[in-house]
Amino acid sequence: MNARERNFQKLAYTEYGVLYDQNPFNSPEIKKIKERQLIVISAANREHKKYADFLKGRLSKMSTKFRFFDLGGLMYGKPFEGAVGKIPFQNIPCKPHIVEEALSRLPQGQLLLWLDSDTVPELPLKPIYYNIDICFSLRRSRSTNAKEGWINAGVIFFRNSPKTMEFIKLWKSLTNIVKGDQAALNYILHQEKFRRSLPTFLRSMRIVGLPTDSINCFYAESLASEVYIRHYKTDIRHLHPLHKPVLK
Ligand SMILES: [Mn+2]
Repeated sequence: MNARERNFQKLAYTEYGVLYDQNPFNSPEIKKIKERQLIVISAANREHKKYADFLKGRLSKMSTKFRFFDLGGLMYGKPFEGAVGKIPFQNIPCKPHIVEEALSRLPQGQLLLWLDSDTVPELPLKPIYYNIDICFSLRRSRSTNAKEGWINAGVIFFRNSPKTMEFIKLWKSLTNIVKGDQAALNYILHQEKFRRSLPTFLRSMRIVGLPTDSINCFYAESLASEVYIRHYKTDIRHLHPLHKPVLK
């Protein structure tokens, strides 16, 4: 039994691996549903452009629907005024704003997948065929860094609904307070001291998690047999396909 399994209840076996209970209050009731198409969104500025270009190319090849947000200098996608952290890729304070903007233009029930621009899908992306509201990626074990906690915010599924929009409002305000989009998520879901002050609408939300190994793999060595999405975050950036030497 790994650390993740000790902390979260297993809910279902999906194509992406085991779905875990993530709700800070109780176990959500998860049911299989017929799913529509998935829409991927991402954002980058000129500094991250080459990674965004690579991601865009990969999504096009996979015939996945996508929409990019241009934070300045991307040269395509929807222009978006928003702050990006000083350390590239580590913090995107405008992430909840972008997700909110994207969801507000989509039909109710539509599933959206946020991908950081330094992620690379390796296998065709499928929707999650369950009635989830939000699905995060959970680390193998809880990081000792409080800002990382269990959740890595590079890959997140959202289903458009009034409750999801409420969650995003909470995420936005907490992102401002704790100065980090990822830290905010970890505070909402995994900080005991915050539990009492969390709004009650969270009780009825189906917030779940899937293993980072499968949907957000940022481990240089990977134990997962099937990696759907790799995430070349700062510490493994040099392994991004863009930086791999071409073999002759
Ligand atoms: Mn990233």
